[in-house]
Amino acid sequence: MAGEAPDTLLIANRGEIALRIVRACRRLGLRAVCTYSEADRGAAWLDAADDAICIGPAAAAKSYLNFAALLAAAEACGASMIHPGYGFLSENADFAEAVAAAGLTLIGPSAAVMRTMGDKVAAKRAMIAAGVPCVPGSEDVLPDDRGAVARIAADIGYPVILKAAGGGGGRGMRVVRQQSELADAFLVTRQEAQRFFGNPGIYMEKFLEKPRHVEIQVIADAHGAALWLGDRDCSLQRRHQKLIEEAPAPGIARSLISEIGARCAASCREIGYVGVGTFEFLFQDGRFYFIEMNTRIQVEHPVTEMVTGLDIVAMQIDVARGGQLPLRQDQVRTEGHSVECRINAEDPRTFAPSPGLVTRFHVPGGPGVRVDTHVVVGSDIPAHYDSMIGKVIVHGADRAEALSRARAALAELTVEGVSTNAALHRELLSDAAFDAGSVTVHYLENWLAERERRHG
Ligand code: MV4
Repeated sequence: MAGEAPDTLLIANRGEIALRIVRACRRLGLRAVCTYSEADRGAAWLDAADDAICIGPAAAAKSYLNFAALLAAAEACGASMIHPGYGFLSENADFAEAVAAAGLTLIGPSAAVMRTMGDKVAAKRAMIAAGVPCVPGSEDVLPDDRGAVARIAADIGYPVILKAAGGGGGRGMRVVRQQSELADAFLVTRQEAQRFFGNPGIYMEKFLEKPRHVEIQVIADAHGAALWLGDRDCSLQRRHQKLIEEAPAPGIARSLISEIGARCAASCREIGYVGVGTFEFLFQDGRFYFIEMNTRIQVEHPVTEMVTGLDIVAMQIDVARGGQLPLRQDQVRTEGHSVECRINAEDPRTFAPSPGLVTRFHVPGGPGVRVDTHVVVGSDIPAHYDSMIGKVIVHGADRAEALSRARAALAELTVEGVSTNAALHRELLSDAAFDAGSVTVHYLENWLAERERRHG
């Protein structure tokens, strides 16, 4: 209807993803309202929004994680939707419940689905039921009985890994190589599970020694349609922080990826999943093993956008509002190859965050180059939050062209005032093993240790 006010979406996040969500709102004709903490007052990305509301002090617990402040901001600006981005409250089922109870739409799956996927044992059970291949392991949380746990381990075969049911992303895990280590590892992991996640439940899996991290992007609407949008390789990580991601995963038969992707999409239909999601797999010796599902938009979503040509964030908002997916699986086409380099403000040797004022900032451009960043000259990088200041994303006709464009883009990037990991990216993009494709999740840490040994 002419003259009708557009719907308002509140962004419960900051930095590059807040800006990315504003851009999706523009495409959809939505009014975008940013929230910001006192540390982010006056930040450049807030200018891109239609409005901006302060939600509290710098400490995230009092601002970006503050349910009451966010819901009050939504009320104040007349928002009907809240987008949590990634990190912060993006996978918090209690927040999803509070948003729904306030009569608002969370851009994300239901609180119930979030809760299931947050419980890694429940998530695996759902995937086994849906025919998604999982790492062999205990079907339930481990019993309190030592003998029973030892029998489960012997059954799976050493080495095994203990993981917190409430964990994910790498915290609260312990590898056990022989039975003599099991009892101690069990106790310590259970204590950590309680301490970190408030849930003492732990489960056991066969430990895979040299896996790659390969994930499948999915999106599902509320009308029973679900698509998989291709795969990503995110094996290059340090301490569970991804550094470089790419799509598609190199060197894996496309027929195998299609089979796994189709199972992921089918499992979304089966469990009534609505929203974007990522199925995280370990890939080793030609096989996929599901480990966990992320129910948020991910940092690395742009590599999938680059190869599919889709606006995944706009689609995410649309399906959360009840919209129908605008294409069928046979219309999802991937073309070429995409690589993303995460640029962090950090000390290149110690990896300690390097907060401060950005005094010079030049971003690369040209054909096949995309930069997602909220930073401008004069930006203050606060010490309170994640150190990522942007992402350089490239596309090429094939992997070699994408890597060549990534090298050119990283050569052009200038950041002064804060230290960054740009030099590390330049080294890795020219590393022979990385260039050959298919390095394992341990490659980067071994590479850094080796470099340290050589140069001290
Ligand atoms: C594993 C594994 C080997 N075997 N599970 C670490 C983060 C969490 N998402 C799962 N993780 C792992 N689970 C089994 N059964 C090795 C890892 C792992 C890892 C996985 C993905 C990316 C980087 C990693 C670095 C170290 C260990």
